[in-house]
Amino acid sequence: MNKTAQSQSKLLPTLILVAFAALQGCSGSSAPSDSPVGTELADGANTNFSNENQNADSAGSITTGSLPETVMEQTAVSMDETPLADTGSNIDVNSGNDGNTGSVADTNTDSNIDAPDPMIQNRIDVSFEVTVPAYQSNELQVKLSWGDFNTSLAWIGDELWSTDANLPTDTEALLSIVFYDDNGNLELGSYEKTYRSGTNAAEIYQVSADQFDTSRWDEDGDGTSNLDELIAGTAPDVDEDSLLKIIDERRMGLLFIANYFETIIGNERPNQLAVVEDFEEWVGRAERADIDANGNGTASSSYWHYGERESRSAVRTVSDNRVLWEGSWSFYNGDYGLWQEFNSEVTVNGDTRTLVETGTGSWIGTYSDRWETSVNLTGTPIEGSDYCTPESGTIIQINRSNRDGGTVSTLTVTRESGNDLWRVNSSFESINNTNTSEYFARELTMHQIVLGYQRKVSEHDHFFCNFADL
Ligand SMILES: [Ca+2]
Ligand SMILES: [Ca+2]
Repeated sequence: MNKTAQSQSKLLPTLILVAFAALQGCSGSSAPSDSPVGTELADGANTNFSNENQNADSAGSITTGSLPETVMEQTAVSMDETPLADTGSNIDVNSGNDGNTGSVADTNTDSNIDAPDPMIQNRIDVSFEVTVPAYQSNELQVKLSWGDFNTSLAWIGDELWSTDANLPTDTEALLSIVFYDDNGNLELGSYEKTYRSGTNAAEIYQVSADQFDTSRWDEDGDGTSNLDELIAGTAPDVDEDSLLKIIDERRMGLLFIANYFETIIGNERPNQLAVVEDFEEWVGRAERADIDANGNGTASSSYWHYGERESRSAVRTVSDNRVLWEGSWSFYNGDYGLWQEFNSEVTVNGDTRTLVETGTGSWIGTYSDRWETSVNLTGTPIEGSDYCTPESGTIIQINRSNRDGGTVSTLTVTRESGNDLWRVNSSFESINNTNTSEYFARELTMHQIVLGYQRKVSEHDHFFCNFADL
C-alpha cells in the first residue's frame, strides 16, 4: 500500500474515533485508550471479535469498508503463534491502578488460562497517528517505544506521522513518543503516557501536537526550548547569553522624572511653597508648590540664565495606593528648544513598588530629535531612603533624528525578577546600515547626558517610592 492509500484508509476510522470522543466528552488524550476503534471492522468480517463499543458503532455507519489486511493476517497468526503474554513477555504489565485507562473489553483480563485460547484475540494491530508540533526540517524523526517495543514512525504529510504496530492485547506499558531533529540527535518534544492495549483486533491511538512536551527539551539549558530556538533561529546547543559581554553600568537619561517634583514638595502637608531667587540680573530660579492635606496639587520650578530658560511643572494626584505625576518641562537656549511631556505613577503594594512612566519629547533646532520612553519597573525600598532600587522590569527608549539623513535608535533594557543582570538590546538604523548589539549590565545609572538641556534631569539612579500620603 502506498502512503497515500494508507493515509486514506486511516481517515475513516479516525473520524469515527473523533465522533466517539465527542459523544463521550473525552479529551483527545484519553480517547484512544478509552475507545479502541475495533468498530471500523466490517460487519461479518469480524464475527469472532466482540464489538462492545456501541457508541462508536452507532456513531459510525461503516458497513462497506473491508477488513484491514493486517487484521485479517493477524487473525490467522494469533491462532498459530503462542501469544506473547504466555512466553514470559518483557512487556511491563502494570497493575492497572490507572482507573482511566480501563479497556473496553475488561472481561478477558482476569483469565488465568495458560494455554492460548484460539478464540481469544491475543494480538492487536495498533495504528499510531501522531501529529507533531509544527517545524520544518529535512532531518526530523519520530520514535515510539512501548515497553520493549520500539519503532520509528513514517512521515505521512505536514505534521502527521504514523506507524502500525502489532502488539499483545490487554497489556499495559509506558508509551513514549519522541520527536527529533538532526536525524535523531536533538529532541524537540516528547509524549509519555501509560497505554493499555485493547482486546479488539485493531485500534487507533492518536496524539496531537499540543500533547507534546517541548519545554523540557532545552539542550543548552538557557531556558528556551530546543524547538523554540530552532524556530527563532538560535542555536539549541549553545547558550548564547553566556557569550555576551557584561559591562558594569549602562547609563540612561530622561527617566525617573517624578523624582524632581517630589524633591520640591517634600513631606509637609499641606505645603504652600514659593521660592524665588534672583542671583543677578538675568540669572535666577524659582520653585513653587501647592499641595493640599491629601497630597494633591501642583509643583513647578524654573530657572533662567541670560538667553537660557527652563521650566518644569506637574500635577500630583494621590489615589488609593498610588501617586501620579503628569507634567511637562521645556527649555530654550536661543538655538534649540526642548519640549517633554511625561506621566509617572508609582504603586505601593507592601514592600513592592512599581513605577510606570511614559514620556515623549523633542529637541528641535537646526536638527530635530524626537523620542518616546516607557518604563515599567518593580523595585524595593532602600533602607533609610525614600527611594527604591529597580529590581526587574523593562525600559524602552526610541529616538528618531533627522541627522545623517534620518536615524532611529532603539534601546530595550530588561531584567527578570531574580536575575542579577540587565539585558540591554540596542539597535541603530540609518539609511546606510543597521547595527544591533546585545549585552548585559550590572547596574543602571540615570546620568546620561544626551543633549545639552539634560542638566540635572536624571540625577538619581533610583525612583522615589516612599510617600507621606500613603
Ligand atoms: Ca535552549
Ligand atoms: Ca541557545
